[in-house]
Amino acid sequence: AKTPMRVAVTGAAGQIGYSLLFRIANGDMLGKDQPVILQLLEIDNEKAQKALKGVMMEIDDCAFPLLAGMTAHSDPMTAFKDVDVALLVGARPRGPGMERKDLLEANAQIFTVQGKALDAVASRDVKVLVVGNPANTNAYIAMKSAPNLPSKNFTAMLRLDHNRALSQVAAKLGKPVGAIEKMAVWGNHSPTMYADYRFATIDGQSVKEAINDDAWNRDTFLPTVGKRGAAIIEARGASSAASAANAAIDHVRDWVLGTGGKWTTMGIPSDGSYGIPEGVMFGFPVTTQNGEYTIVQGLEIDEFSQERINLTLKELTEEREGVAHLLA
Ligand code: NAX
Repeated sequence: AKTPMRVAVTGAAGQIGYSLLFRIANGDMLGKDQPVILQLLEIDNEKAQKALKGVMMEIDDCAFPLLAGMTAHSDPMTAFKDVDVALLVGARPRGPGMERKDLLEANAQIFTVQGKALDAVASRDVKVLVVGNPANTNAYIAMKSAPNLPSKNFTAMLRLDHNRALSQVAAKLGKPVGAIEKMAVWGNHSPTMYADYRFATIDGQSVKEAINDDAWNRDTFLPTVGKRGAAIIEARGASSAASAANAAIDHVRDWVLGTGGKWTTMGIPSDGSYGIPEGVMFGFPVTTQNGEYTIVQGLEIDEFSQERINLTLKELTEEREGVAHLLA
């Protein structure tokens, strides 16, 4: 039997945690033959820790054959000990009257502490996925706070945007999502992200040619994908949780197990590709193999795409400048 992999999940008693943990323990993320140990982190608060205990009771009651252990933590230094995968889901939500700047700073503090803890105690090969918003900037902060770990181990979740883009295109063309390949999403996980179907194919044919409607792309598709999170809050009375958990599972599974040559989207530290300054945590089209991702190279960036990429990059640059003083 395989050695169990240690998976840390933060914000484990939250909404996304409630959809995520059961699927990890069920083998959806790391494979149906891969035992897992869950190391769950919640804030050091009686209510949160008690809620976490409740979730763990339910996980126990699933009697997952692959679950080789499970622990509850309030300290990242113990939660992240020897972890192979860290899903950083917990974050500070925007409270009433809280400015964007306050939100960035509150989260910068959380992700500095967690980055340092990963640096100190996680496996040297740990794969980190940041889900908690602002995801790209939080991932950037964690990466910068972990100088002894390779930067490439830190990623941000753009996969929900990617999956939303797939589902919108499939619906538009009346075909299953599984028929689509080569979707890409560039930039920040925010309404400024640029979902780009110019290279996508559906049953091997060009999606752009099949849709053949630039106005639909600009006025319907991009706003729909960009504002999907808000639309779900409006409809459901709560933010996306199961779809976010599903995207996290997809992201890590593809990173660990490979895409077999197919494209996906990950928020990763730029290597300078496509003119994105090195280190910026940016959504790129990637392929993955043997636990490593590679940016899809050589894609033509037309004028419209460049404008969109510049916009989302500008937002990320501003977020980064907003927290720069905390990283000094
Ligand atoms: P919830 O508020 O339901 O749960 C968050 C949990 O994190 C809470 O239980 C809280 O106690 C815990 N927490 C807060 N700070 C923590 C810390 N420092 N250490 C450990 N635990 C901590 O939020 P939920 O709906 O689960 O969303 C979690 C995060 O995901 C939010 O920041 C949200 O904005 C973000 N999202 C990101 C998405 C993405 O695509 N990147 C999409 C979905 C989601 O909106």
